[in-house]
Amino acid sequence: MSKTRDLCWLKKRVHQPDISSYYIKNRRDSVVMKTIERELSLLFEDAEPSDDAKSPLVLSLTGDGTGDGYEIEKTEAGYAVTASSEKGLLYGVFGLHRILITKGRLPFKSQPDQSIRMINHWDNFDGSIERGYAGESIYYDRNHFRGDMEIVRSYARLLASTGINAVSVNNVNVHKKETFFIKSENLKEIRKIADVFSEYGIRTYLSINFAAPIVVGGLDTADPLLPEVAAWWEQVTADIYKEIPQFGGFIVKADSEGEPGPFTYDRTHEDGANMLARAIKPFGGIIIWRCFVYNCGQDWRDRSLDRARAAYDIFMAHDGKFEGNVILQIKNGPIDFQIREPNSPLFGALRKTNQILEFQITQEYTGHQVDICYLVPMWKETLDFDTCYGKDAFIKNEIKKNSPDPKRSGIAAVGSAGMDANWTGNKLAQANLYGYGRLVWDNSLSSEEIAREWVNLTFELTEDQASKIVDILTTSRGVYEDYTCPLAVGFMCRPNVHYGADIDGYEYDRWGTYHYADRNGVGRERSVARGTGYTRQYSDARFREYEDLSTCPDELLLFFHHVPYTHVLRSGKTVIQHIYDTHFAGAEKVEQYERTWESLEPFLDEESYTNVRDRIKKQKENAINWRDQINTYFYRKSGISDAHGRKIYD
Ligand code: GCW
Repeated sequence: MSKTRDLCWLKKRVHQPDISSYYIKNRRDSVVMKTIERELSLLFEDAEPSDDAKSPLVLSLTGDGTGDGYEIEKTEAGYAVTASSEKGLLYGVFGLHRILITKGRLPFKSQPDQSIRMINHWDNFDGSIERGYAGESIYYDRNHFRGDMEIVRSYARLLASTGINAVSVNNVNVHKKETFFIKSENLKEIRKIADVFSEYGIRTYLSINFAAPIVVGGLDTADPLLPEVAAWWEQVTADIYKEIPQFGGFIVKADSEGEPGPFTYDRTHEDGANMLARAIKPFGGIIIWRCFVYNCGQDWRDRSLDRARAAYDIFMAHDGKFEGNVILQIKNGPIDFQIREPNSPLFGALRKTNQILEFQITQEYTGHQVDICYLVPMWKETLDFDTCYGKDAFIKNEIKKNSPDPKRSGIAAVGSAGMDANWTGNKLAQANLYGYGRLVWDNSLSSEEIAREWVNLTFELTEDQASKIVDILTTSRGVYEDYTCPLAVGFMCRPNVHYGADIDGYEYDRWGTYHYADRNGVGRERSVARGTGYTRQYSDARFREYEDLSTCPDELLLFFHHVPYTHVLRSGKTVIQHIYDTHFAGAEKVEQYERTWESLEPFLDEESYTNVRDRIKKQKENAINWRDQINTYFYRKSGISDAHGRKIYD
């Protein structure tokens, strides 16, 4: 039996006596229409269906049934919600609920900024979640399908209420057990999940193993250019669509971190992706092919290799050569979801390929949903990043503009939800799940607006009290960066676990993530003049900016350059003093969070209060530990004392 689950941002019902009935104009019988009616009864107290076109709430279906946008107006009798499709109307119902609870403005008109708005689950059939911090999988339990459709439904409504329209339901690292998901005997179970998501207008995708023809197909090869391999995939996709007509397609992690791929057969990623694309094309499916491909067996002694270069080096040559139903999925940064990285140079450079930008909601490198880290500000920076500097070539627009079929472009993120009753472990981490959906739908929302919405939907607080939580959220990314990642030196965390400090944990290992700290200085030199030449993968304007020490932004300096500890930043501080200052400040700020949170105790429900208070205590220990390890480490390397004489252990 499942515990009572948190209804999160859908918890409050609208109590408005004047919305006593609703009328649906041009009502059609459909699955989504049933969902709309169900949601009206869940979200609006007392709203009864009516045949009276003059009801206080009128929902109208107009137009051709495509498009996700909606409009809400105040009318004499109450409210009118209009959309051209049922999905649009469903989004409109959630929109009206949000606006009435948060006292937002009307009239309100909204169209999503991105077509594909997706969540990728890294759930395994054994119930574990790779990089999951909120309990076990909601789909699987000890190599069975959990089969609790009420949980899936509750999750689907949370997602749909923020505008999400696609999910992939198994890990991109597809182990043997999940490789079998595409076999007929398992499709009924996948179908149950897909059907529940369909009620909420969400399409279901599966991650596949490129070697599936061998693992489950009885072939002795998965060579994408062999006709028998292509024929096998054609049969597999035909079987899937027979069982699940609304199936979205496949997501593929190939030739990456031990996953099989076309390189095994001396074939390219173009060969691999296009073969699958042709197999799934007759059914309208798509292939989402990840660009997270790099050599994870590097020799730390060899400074000529640069993992940051990999995605661009591998994929640029194939721009324009992928089938129309292939989408390349590109992580926001060139390495791996660090709290601070530059944006991937593929954005703005790939001009003739459908593309999806990939974020990570689960807090793998950003505090494991113990430490508070509201990620919307970071995501916004990426969306608003101008790839040509001053030419209005923002990533949020480039991903659409450079996709030959803009409907096949968008944003995906690794999910953060699990069986924990509050879905995300740390209650405040709900703001990331909510915020992701909201931001991806409306790229112009500010981080603060989204945080305030979430707080107002979630708690009963005065504006002053709410502002305290909003302030914690909106400053938390900077704080996490302050105590873990000076000037974009990532990966100083405990290997594999990715929580807690271990400054040399990855330094002499095979993963290609080095800080190169020595007695003189720190940082990875990636310039053309003195380093790996990674800077040249950017547009001319960005290349010049990053290449030159005097124009490279401080916050990215050590990602692009190796500099002495005494190097003076644009801020006027030396690198070493910056390291000390940010680490003292970061830990101090967490102590402030603790005091602020404790001051809110009388105004919060006990469960939320204790949940976050316990985690802030752990975060404080974590931050102090990071502070002391980093400060001591760099003090020992550099021999330079803190200008303010604060305590640094030697
Ligand atoms: O950052 C790495 C994670 C892996 C993950 C991989 C990926 C699913 O540590 O756990 O594998 O990224 O994105 O494929």
